[in-house]
Amino acid sequence: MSDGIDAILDVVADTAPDVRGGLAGRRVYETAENPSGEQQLAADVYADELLEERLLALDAVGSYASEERDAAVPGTDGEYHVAADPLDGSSNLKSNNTMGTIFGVYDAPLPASGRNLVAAGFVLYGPITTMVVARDGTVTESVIDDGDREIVTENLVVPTDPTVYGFGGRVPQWTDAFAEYVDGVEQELKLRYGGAMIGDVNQVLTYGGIFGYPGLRDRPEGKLRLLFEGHPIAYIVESAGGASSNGERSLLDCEPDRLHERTPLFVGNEPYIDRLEAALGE
Ligand code: FBP
Repeated sequence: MSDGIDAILDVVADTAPDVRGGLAGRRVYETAENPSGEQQLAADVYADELLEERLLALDAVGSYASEERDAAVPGTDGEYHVAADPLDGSSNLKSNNTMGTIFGVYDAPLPASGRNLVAAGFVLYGPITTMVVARDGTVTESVIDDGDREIVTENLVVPTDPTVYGFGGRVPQWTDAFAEYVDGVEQELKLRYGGAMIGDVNQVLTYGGIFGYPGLRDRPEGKLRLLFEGHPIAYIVESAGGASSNGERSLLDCEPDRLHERTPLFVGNEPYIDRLEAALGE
């Protein structure tokens, strides 16, 4: 029996082809900036408006919030609250590289704790379009093609023999403790960093390893947003048997005070996350 969460997942999946189909003509920057002070691409605004319109049409959705708008938009008195990064890695559109749509379904008004998530997922616009969804402790991967969504992996689990890593920020901006940690990782894993978190996290889900965007010397809060990026990705990777951290604890145990709060973000195999927390905690 499908429920409100199924309806939300169907809307995201059904909207993916429209987002992908609308990218080519929207590679230009708007004059406006998003609440994080980043210039918006026409594609960012387009994807955001599509998701807002279609999600708020659902009885199950009580509100919609996104990286591209100041405040959450109220819907019906539905029990679920959706937070989205409509086009993660949109700076990759100009160079025609991977991007994605990230979303989290919370059972409390936003901002909320990661422990209020009841489902989360992402759509990856790569050579093909895939959708990864975590719910009830299980992660599935589907291929979206020609409007159909076909499950290709029933129980996605982070491989336990990790091979890849990727870290954001410029090396001179890294703290000494983090740089020392990376020195060790570099001896063991191969570099995979494409500039869109969702593509890099999918490398970790597929091959095992670690992805992170650390707190920087001049920006200890990091770059990525807790509600729209941190929580959903942590929920997916932890549901797939991996771990997440803000450098101290699971991202799911972090509750933002503000909608657009940033956080250091790390996800991957537990041993690498444990080593990271030990290195940063020294
Ligand atoms: P948005 O496009 O959603 O703002 O995402 C931010 C992001 O592009 C991440 O996807 C990516 O991991 C990071 O920023 C890349 O940052 P940098 O350009 O500093 O490497």
